[in-house]
Amino acid sequence: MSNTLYDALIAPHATSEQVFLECDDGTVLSYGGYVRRVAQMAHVLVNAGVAPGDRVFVQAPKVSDTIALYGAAIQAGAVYLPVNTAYTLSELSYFIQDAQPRAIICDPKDEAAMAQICGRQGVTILTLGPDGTGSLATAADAAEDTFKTVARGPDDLAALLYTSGTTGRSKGAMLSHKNLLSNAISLADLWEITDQDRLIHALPIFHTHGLFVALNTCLLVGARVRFMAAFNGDEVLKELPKSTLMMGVPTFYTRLLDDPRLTRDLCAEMRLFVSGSAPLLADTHTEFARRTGHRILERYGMTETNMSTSNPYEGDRVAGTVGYALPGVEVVITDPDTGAPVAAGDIGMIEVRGDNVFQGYWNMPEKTAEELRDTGFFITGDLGVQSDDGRISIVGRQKDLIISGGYNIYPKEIEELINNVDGVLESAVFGVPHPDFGESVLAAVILEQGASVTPDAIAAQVEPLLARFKHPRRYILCDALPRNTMGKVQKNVLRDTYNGSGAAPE
Ligand code: MCA
Ligand code: AMP
Repeated sequence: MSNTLYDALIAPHATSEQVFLECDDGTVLSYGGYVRRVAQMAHVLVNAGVAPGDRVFVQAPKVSDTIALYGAAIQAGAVYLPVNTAYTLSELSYFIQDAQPRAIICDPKDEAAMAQICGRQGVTILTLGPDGTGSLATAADAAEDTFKTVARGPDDLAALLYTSGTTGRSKGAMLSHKNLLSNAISLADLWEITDQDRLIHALPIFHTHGLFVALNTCLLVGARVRFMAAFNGDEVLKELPKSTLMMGVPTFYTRLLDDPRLTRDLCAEMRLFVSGSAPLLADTHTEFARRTGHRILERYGMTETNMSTSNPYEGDRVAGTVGYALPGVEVVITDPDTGAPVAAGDIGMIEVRGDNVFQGYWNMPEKTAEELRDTGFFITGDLGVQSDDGRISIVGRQKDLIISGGYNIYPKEIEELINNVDGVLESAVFGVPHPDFGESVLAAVILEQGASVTPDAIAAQVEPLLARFKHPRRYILCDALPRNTMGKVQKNVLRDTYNGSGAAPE
């Protein structure tokens, strides 16, 4: 039976005893061990009623069994649906209603609440705790370690990843086997990743960056992975002399730079540092090169497109640019109003076409039609400029989005919750520069006449419904929101007015 992703990423390692994951507690999982664990997990999924095409919903800690679960969903022909561990039950219930998963894997502490959200027949809940224990591991331990792989072709769905939307509702990006595999092949090739590499993996595994960019490339070539539960500066510094590769968001690099132990000697074995998910400041790039001798390689992507561009491995890695379109990927810069290509050097909308581009939004054909042209080009919402030789720089975003420490935050979602508070007339949520997270969230709030609701009271109503990283750092009570002549709120004016307030105590 052929299964596009399984055959390329997992099956070739069946008899390999090369190390795959090295975990924080010192446990090591070999590639062959991984293949066997994947098979055990695939049995558990099938026993839970998961059929080909069913969604497997995962809000689980970063442990090796979570990676086995990802492989198992692929081997069983299912659709892997990971979500941020910071999401609250209120955020989760939307995803679950929308995706209608057959199996849910969650932390044991959330099992009862998850059962309450589901409230319907036909979903099996399994648990996986931060120490690796739970009903998932227990069932997997008892299962056979070979599994008859379910056939899946290049166009079948492999994963569904929710991205927040500018309209406030999250959209599930449907990613096919071909989308994921083509990108892993391009990146491993371009960045020259081999089985001799050892990757420092400190990213979360519920997003494209940590799951697909980092792990699919390593699986493809059989590289070692130092698998850290979360980013920890001390631990990364300890691992650098034994590693060759790291992928991170800009916050990783600014935090490392803040530590005097980061030196050229410490990075002597390192071959490549990759940055993405948010803009890397040119200063960070320059300072990192000065301190370590390594020029961070910046690349650009989205959940919907996987990776689209990259600075070169050989050749100039230019600070403030995201490099060239990946092989097989077309990038055009267009006039946002007309969709016509603009001249080199002019700013416009970045559009992307290629095997990397997703299949559309789950259950949202209108949204898909708005953002994915009939020609196959995806309209990213990012504004960029392309030089004569094709090098791309991102200069802004047309979409109203804040990126904090690599996490995307859509203001609309927060504004809707603030506006629902009694006594609030309207609000505007915006990002201001933050030294650690790049941007942080502030909320300007206008009260109804005569209302006396306090910022603390607003926070008390809004925040239990939102993941912690989305919480505004301040609720600023204002008399009016700045608007242009069309009546549109001028968030750039708010940003300028409150620049410097992002790091203020809450
Ligand atoms: C944690 N906190 C945050 C963030 N992370 N607040 C704002 N923004 C954040 N990103 C809050 C916590 O809720 C907590 O709040 C406090 O900060 C400390 O929490 P802790 O867990 O210790 O955080 P941390 O270890 O300092 O985490 C920061 C981090 C992490 C390492 C930068 O956020 C991270 O790993 N980010 C990577 C995100 C990522 O992988 N993005 C890729 C998306 P309190 O203490 O007040 O309760 S994929 C993508 O974008 C595309 C496809 C692409 O191109 O890659
Ligand atoms: P997401 O929707 O979570 O996949 O986030 C994708 C968004 O992150 C893109 O649309 C960009 O706005 C941003 N992004 C990713 N990589 C970069 C980068 N290297 N520089 C600037 N922005 C980036």
